[in-house]
Amino acid sequence: MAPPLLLLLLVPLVAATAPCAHPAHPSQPASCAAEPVLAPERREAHGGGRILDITHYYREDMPSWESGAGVGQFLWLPASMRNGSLANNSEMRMPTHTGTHIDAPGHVFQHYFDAGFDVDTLDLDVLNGPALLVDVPRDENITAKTMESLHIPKGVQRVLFRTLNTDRNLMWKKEFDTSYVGFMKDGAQWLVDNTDIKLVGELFVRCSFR
Ligand SMILES: *[C@@H]1O[C@H](CO)[C@@H](O)[C@H](O)[C@H]1NC(C)=O
Ligand SMILES: *[C@@H]1O[C@H](CO)[C@@H](O)[C@H](O)[C@H]1NC(C)=O
Ligand SMILES: CC(=O)N[C@H]1CO[C@H](CO)[C@@H](O)[C@@H]1O
Repeated sequence: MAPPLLLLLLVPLVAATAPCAHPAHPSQPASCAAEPVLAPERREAHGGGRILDITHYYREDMPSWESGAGVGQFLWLPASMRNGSLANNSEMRMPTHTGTHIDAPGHVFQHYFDAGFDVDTLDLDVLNGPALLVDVPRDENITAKTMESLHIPKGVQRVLFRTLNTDRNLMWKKEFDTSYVGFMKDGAQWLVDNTDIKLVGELFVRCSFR
């Protein structure tokens, strides 16, 4: 009997602590509709704020690596109930390096690729857990000097960096922009040598998590 009660109690809590509706989703339904409308709820905060969904909404005009045309159509509905099928069944096709994703070890190292290091070989203990959100200076790429200036405490294992890429809305631009900021080699080396960080990511969401 206890779990359902707990769930009911969590609902207002989530609403109170969620800093904003899912910002990466364009079709966020307006809240407090007068009449009950069948509309999906897309939340950013789950588990009472313990889990935050920062995935970027997949759109046809989101950037695709070194392409000026964006991702293009990536979703089809070959079977639809409206046309008499038993169920709606979609098909999806797009590069794996699209939108919110993780790079496999084999992505940039041929010997890892040859040895079969795909995303399936990543450690879920590393991929899940508390993460530190760090705003980096907007006027530089992430170098050893940048990393040193951030003073990320020892023991922190997961860091999400928020960069100039967010300010420039790069995820909302169809044309791939080669001037994006990222880690420079010496910044990555400094991270390996001087911190306990095992996972880095980039946060493209503007709102602040409390
Ligand atoms: C349903 O069938 C019509 C006619 O064949 C077609 O034009 C339409 O694209 C189909 N819709 C879906 C969602 O499959
Ligand atoms: C970061 O590096 C990229 C690629 O070298 C460059 O185009 C961009 O101007 C740099 N950005 C900043 C803020 O220094
Ligand atoms: C949930 C879902 O995908 N529903 C789709 C079922 O198929 C119709 C078309 O026949 C779509 O309009 C719905 O979006």
